[in-house]
Amino acid sequence: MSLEDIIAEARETILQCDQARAVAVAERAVAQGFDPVQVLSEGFSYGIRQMGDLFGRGEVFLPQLILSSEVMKSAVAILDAAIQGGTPQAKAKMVIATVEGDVHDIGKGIVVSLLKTQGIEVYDLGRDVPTVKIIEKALEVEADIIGTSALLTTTLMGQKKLEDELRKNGLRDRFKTMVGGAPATQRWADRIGADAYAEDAAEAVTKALALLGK
Ligand code: B1M
Repeated sequence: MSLEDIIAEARETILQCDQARAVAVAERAVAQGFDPVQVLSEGFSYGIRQMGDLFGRGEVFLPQLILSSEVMKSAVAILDAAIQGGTPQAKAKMVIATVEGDVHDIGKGIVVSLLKTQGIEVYDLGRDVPTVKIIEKALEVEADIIGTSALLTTTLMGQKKLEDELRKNGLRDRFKTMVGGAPATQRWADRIGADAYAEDAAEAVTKALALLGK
């Protein structure tokens, strides 16, 4: 099976909410030695965005969206294991979370996978995480970077809240910050005073390394 076939089938499995086939496609991609990051981004991630567009247009409903995200997670788990194959030793620490009120964590999971491949020790606090918890963890582990993900226009404010709380508590210079998620932009990052914005997982890695001066 060619890479193009794998990518096309990966997209299809998400749109059809076919978990068994998604797992089989991910396993086949790994077995055939294809780049797991490419299969994720051009295949499964593309599929889930298409699903989001259909949902936005009212052509599919919430239960299907939930099901497709479960299918996506099964595929991500398999590809993640392949991505982590040659993880080098840790050289920096990053705390990352999806902000309070927001349960979207698939994209953040991919960001975490790629950051780990660069030897960044990532503390993933999960989703729907209050700002105070993020700051507490960053202090506890002496993080170099705090990253937040937000997928809803309504929860984007959580990223601003983090900047505000860090400043209020005299901690702003102690950490670098990075924001991401579909509604976030470079303009938004500049506006709230975040140190970096990344559009996707690959850029998150580049920006994190730049923040660390590497
Ligand atoms: Co929801 N959802 N959802 N959803 N969902 C969106 C975001 C939406 C755009 C769909 C739509 O209407 N077209 C819409 C938001 C509209 C808006 O705010 N303007 C929406 C809505 C409305 C909702 C609910 C309100 C629906 C409802 O209940 N009526 C509800 C909200 C729940 C809540 O959070 N409180 C909801 C629920 C859900 C599910 C639970 C069903 C599921 C999430 C499952 C999960 O994540 N565990 C879900 C899904 C799957 C989506 C879509 C379809 C796909 C999101 C995704 O996984 N994308 C999404 C539509 C879309 O995004 N086009 C949608 C794939 C992923 C690889 O990309 O997450 O963008 P992404 O991550 C990228 C980059 O953004 C970046 O790198 C990642 C990898 O390349 N990135 C970072 C992300 N975080 C980063 C952090 C960084 C750097 C880069 O540094 C720290």
